[in-house]
Amino acid sequence: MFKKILIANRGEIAVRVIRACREMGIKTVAVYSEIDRGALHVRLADEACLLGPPPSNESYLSGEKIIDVAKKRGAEAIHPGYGFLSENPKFAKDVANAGLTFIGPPGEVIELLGDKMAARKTMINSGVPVVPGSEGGIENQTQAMKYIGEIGLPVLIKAAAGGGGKGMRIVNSEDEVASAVRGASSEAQSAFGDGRIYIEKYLAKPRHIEIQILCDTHGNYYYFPERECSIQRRHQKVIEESPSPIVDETMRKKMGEAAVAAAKASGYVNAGTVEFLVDKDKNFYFLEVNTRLQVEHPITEMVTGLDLVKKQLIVASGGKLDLVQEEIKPRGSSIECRIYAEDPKSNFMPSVGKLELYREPGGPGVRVDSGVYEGFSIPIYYDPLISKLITWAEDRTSAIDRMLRALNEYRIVGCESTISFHKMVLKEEHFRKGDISTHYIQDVLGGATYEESSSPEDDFAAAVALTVNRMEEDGKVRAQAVAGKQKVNKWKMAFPPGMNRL
Ligand code: MV4
Repeated sequence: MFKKILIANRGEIAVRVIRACREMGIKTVAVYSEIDRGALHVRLADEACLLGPPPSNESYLSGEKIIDVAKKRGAEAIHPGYGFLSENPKFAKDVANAGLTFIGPPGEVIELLGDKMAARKTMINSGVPVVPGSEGGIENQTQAMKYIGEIGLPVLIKAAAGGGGKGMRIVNSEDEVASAVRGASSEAQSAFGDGRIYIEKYLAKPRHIEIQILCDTHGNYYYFPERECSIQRRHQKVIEESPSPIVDETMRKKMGEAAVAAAKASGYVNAGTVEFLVDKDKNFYFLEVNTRLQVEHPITEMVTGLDLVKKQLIVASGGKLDLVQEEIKPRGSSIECRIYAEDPKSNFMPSVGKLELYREPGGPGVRVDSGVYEGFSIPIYYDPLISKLITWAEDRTSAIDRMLRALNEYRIVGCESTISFHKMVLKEEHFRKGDISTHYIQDVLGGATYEESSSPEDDFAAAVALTVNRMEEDGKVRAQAVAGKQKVNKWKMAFPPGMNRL
């Protein structure tokens, strides 16, 4: 196993990786930008190195600087987390060429799967079900019309270099074909420097269901219980859950085996995720492979009891995965809410600031993966994720109820957050029945994104909490408590100064 690794990331995912390393006795090197000097990942790592100014290009995206730091500090491997350099094939290759280990798949595999057209072709050739459409690319309107004749309208034109919803065009009628082909291609050319496009049948209101895979260098391939990620807003996942309310054991096995076939076809190593679209008749179709540890990996950990980051480290150091496929089954139900520093009342505009007061929920079945602490200022330069709130319970309804309880416990003063949005979804009847699709927010909520404040008491409690917090800093609370002047309210009850331990 590695003695020391570098974590090429920030925020909650850097913290997540540091925690796994700490438990395994691996030393950690954090990297940070000037604005992240006081960040949680810097505080928790064994060592930390400044990369440069706040903009990502000069810090967390500077592969050269990061490799340099790893060599100087004697780190043997680099964990890229998600985002930033995690799916950059050149970085993965540069790391390997520097004599270090990239904790992820080989650069060549990232490259193959990053080309959505090549990935699709690979899956067709190995019998993984794909959405009906072109086998390779399309060059013009004539070719597009040929496929439309076979699969019918509507169709979706996608960019080979796309993914995550970038560079897509829906075509509903024949007279839109020419402009969609030209538009998609030129958009892809300017966005990715690669104008190649392909065509697929457009599935109406599909579900997004994905399968975690894990592969070692000894030919062992495993699939994990599915994650249902249909609740999305503008291609950004908002709530994820495992297992999916519509997947039974038979379908789970079929999707899992398709995901393993996809892994084998691409020479996959380490952790990855195979995304599928699922139609109303529960047919599933390969969409793309994400060649990284994903944001929502904790829900898989909660239902399987396995630590995916530790497994990544075992695989990357050449170890064997000693898992038994038949034993990897979901137990209970887990949900994740992504808590963002965004304002649901202002179209989810980032709402960053200093966390004047910050109290995370806890108790049974609650996990909070966060990269912040009270007093920390969320920078404007990066993804404004505050934390991931994850609950586990014996069944889906209990996991939802537990999530509502945890969301109600959360106290954040200093920025807006998406907590109110989550509460609204979790109480909504279609969601509670599991009747969801990638169009849920638009179709069911009608684009509504927030609910009026839960109760005046909550607002009052938050305001009092902030005051108490400031008083704590001033050392006044204890004095007041001793003098018996404190008014009883739920905030002071939650953090009673000088309470006797039982
Ligand atoms: C589709 C689709 C319907 N039919 N492909 C969006 C992100 C990109 N990775 C693929 N996406 C989609 N591809 C076909 N043939 C609908 C979507 C889609 C979607 C997919 C997953 C999660 C959310 C989505 C939201 C809108 C559209």
